[in-house]
Amino acid sequence: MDRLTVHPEVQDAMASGRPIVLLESAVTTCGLPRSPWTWDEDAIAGIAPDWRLDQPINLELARMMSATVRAGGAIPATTAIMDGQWHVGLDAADVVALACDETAGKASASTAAGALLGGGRCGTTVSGVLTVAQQMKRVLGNAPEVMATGGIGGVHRGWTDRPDISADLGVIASTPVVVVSAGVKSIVDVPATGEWLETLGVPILGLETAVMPSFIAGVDPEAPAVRSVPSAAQAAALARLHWSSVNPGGGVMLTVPLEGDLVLPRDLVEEANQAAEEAAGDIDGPERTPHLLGHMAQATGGRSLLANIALLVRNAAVAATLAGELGPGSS
Ligand code: PSU
Ligand code: MN
Repeated sequence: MDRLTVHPEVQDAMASGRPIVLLESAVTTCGLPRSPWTWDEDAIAGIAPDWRLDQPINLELARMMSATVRAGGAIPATTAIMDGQWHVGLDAADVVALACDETAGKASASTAAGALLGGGRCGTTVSGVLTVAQQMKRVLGNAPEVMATGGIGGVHRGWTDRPDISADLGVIASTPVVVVSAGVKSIVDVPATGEWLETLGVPILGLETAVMPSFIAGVDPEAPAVRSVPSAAQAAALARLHWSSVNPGGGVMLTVPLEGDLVLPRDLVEEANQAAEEAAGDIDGPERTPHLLGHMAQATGGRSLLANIALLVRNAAVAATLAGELGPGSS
C-alpha cells in the first residue's frame, strides 16, 4: 500500500505543470508555541501584517507560510501524516487540527513508518517531507522539486562523543529537491554540518551570501563558505545543472540569510540557549523542545520567536519564486 494522499489542488498543479512548494509541518507540531503572540504587537505586524493575535502562533505561522507561497505564484503543499496516510496538501481544517493536536509529534525518515502505523497526526521534518517526495516519485512518477523550512537539522555539538546527526542531511543528499532554509537550526555545530554536507556531495548555495547563514543568529565566524547566487533564477539554473550533469538523484541547499534588525547577536542566542538547556534539566522527549523554545523566547523578549517566524516566511517567499524559475519537472 502506498499510503499516499495528494490533495486535488496539488494533483491539478502537478498535471498542469504549475509551480509547487512542499512545506514541512514539524515546525507547526513541535517547533513553535501553541499559544498566541504576547510580545510586541507592532513587531509581529511588521513582518506579517495579517497576523491574528488571538490565534496560536504555530497555526498562524502555518497559514502565513501557505499564503506567502500563494502570493509568490506557487501552490503550497504542506505535508503531514494523518490517519495512517502521507498527506501532500492540507485543507484549512486539517491545518487547524494538526496545529491544535497536543499529541502530534514529528516524523523523520527514521520514525515515519511508526507514525504511519500509529494512526494519529504527525508533523513532518525536512527528511519527512523529502521522504514523501521520494514516495510521490515512486507512485506517481513525479514530485515537486522545491521545499521550504526554517532551518534544517544538523550535526550536534559533542558529535565526537556521540554522532548525533539529523536524518535531514542524508535524505537531502539522496532526494532531488532544492531545500530552502536559513541554514541549520539553533543550536548545532554549523562548521561540522557544512563539512558533513560536503562529504555527502550536497551543493550549498547562498542567496546573496558567500557564508552559510546561522538561522536566527548573526553569522558564525567559522561558518563554511557557500556558493553565492545573486537570484533565485541563478539557483534554479544551478540546480538544473546539478540534476542534468552531476547527480540526478541528489538534493541542493539554498540558504537565505535573515537580515536587518531581526538578526540576534550570537552571544545572546548562545547565552539564552545555555540557560534554556539548564532550565530544561531532565525534561525529556516531546516536552523538551517546546520548553527550550519558550525559555529562549522569554530570555530574548520574544526576539527569538520573531526572528524564527520572519525567516520561515521569507524562505517560503524565496521558495515560491524558485519553484516558478525551475518550471515544470524534468520527469
Ligand atoms: N525550522 C524551524 N523550526 C523547526 C524546524 C525547522 O524554524 O522546528 C524543523 C524541521 O522540520 C527540521 C527539524 O527538519 O526541525 C530538525 O529537527 P531535528 O534537529 O530534531 O533533526
Ligand atoms: Mn539526533
